[in-house]
Amino acid sequence: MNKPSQDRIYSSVQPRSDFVFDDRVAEVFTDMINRSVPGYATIISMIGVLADRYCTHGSCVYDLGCSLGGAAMSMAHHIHHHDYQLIAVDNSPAMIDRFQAALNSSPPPLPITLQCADLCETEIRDASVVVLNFTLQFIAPERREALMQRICQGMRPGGILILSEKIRLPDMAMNELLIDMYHQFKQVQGYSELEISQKRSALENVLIPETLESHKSRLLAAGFRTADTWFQCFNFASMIAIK
Ligand code: GEK
Repeated sequence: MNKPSQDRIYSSVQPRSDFVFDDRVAEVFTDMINRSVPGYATIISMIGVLADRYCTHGSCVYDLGCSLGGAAMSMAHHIHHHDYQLIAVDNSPAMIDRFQAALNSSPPPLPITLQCADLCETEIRDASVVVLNFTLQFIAPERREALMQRICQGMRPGGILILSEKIRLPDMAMNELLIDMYHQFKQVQGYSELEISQKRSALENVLIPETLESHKSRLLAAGFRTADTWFQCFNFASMIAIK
């Protein structure tokens, strides 16, 4: 496999505009997400482990906001039986085209179907595993409740939702401390102050974080039996919710 191209998108001064998942981002996405999300590799591999534990025979598995398919590929490699369908959805053609090309060139064929669509319009049915790995944060807050209800309704009892998000802390001082530590983490990953501040402004209106408490109460209100955090590093967390 080729080494992923390095993310240098914000290394020089850029005109101020909102972040979009276009071709330029898709090209460097693997490097970008690995250097921007603390614990990304751990979360991806544990999604595979959890999917293997919860994926039941004849069920559907969804990766919503799949990008280049990190979570979908991990699940396909970990689930030990073949009696399931994995549906990976993203509304960025640049991401879906690259993911499809990677699938085409990776024998043996994996049971993954790609859909270039808005996940808020995607039918969720007979699901035992649903993954939203750093995707809900890009959905307008007023659409999140209905989406969670629809996901829960489309799941089998006992099925699992894995929800990873950048989060906001309820205590302002703690929130600022964790954001600051996160920026230090990005510096250690080789991002300059210019890159960190330009990316932060580009994401300001696009990525809307919420507290873990808000996520948990929305999950329970949507019909999940239980929900809790299984991973957190600074202001990044992953939750599991069980129907
Ligand atoms: C991973 N899960 O590597 N419908 C479909 N896709 C969407 C929508 C929408 N309404 N809004 C945003 N996306 C991946 C990482 S990245 C996270 C997910 C990040 C897609 C968007 O096109 C992008 O590919 C993805 O959600 C978010 O495990 O970049 O921080």
